[in-house]
Amino acid sequence: MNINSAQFIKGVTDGREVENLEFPQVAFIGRSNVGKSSTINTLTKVKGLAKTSSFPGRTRQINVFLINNKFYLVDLPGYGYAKVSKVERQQIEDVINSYLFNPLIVQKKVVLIIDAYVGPTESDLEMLDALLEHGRSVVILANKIDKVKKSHQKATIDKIRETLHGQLVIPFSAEEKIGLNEILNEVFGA
Ligand SMILES: Nc1nc2c(ncn2[C@@H]2O[C@H](COP(=O)(O)OP(=O)(O)OP(=O)(O)O)[C@@H](O)[C@H]2O)c(=O)[nH]1
Ligand SMILES: [Mg+2]
Repeated sequence: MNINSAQFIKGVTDGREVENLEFPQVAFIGRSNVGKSSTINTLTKVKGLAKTSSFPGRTRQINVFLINNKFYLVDLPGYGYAKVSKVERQQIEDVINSYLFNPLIVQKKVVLIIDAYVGPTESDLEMLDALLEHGRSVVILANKIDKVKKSHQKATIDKIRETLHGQLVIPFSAEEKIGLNEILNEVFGA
């Protein structure tokens, strides 16, 4: 799978506004600051396509990108951002849920990104369970693997896999471009 074109289509705050998209969708979800937007930029090789920041809470909308005129990548806000009010956190979760768990939208894949260095959190486990309960086809990326010493990487991934019910976990680094082929194969086939 080669990505040779990528363009921003729209940003919305309610999943109902993207119920009628023409092509299959691959969505990226995970904790705030885990690297969802960075992953989209790395996969598409377009720096700055999805806005990133070292501060959590950068993405606030459901941002849709058209790839190869054939499918969409969907960047979502992150969950679990502690430094906002309860009301604001709820608003962010409502945006996420209106898209991910909308019965009229069945994503081709949902890429759940966790932080390889931090490991899966309680909120990651809750998200995985909710996705599986809703019948979503999930791919798990352990991003920021560059932050884990080479000699610890295998044990780290094994432990993450165990915590996440034995699901396939792909070691990944959006920054160092590690694991690109693995995720592209998993999401789009060879
Ligand atoms: N070391 C390292 N840092 C990364 C990697 N991927 C992303 N980052 C950094 O993590 C921070 C957050 O990246 P974003 O892509 O904005 O994260 P996000 O998940 O989209 O964040 P929100 O939109 O706020 O939910 C930035 O400072 C990135 O440079 C990676 O693979 N390795
Ligand atoms: Mg983002």
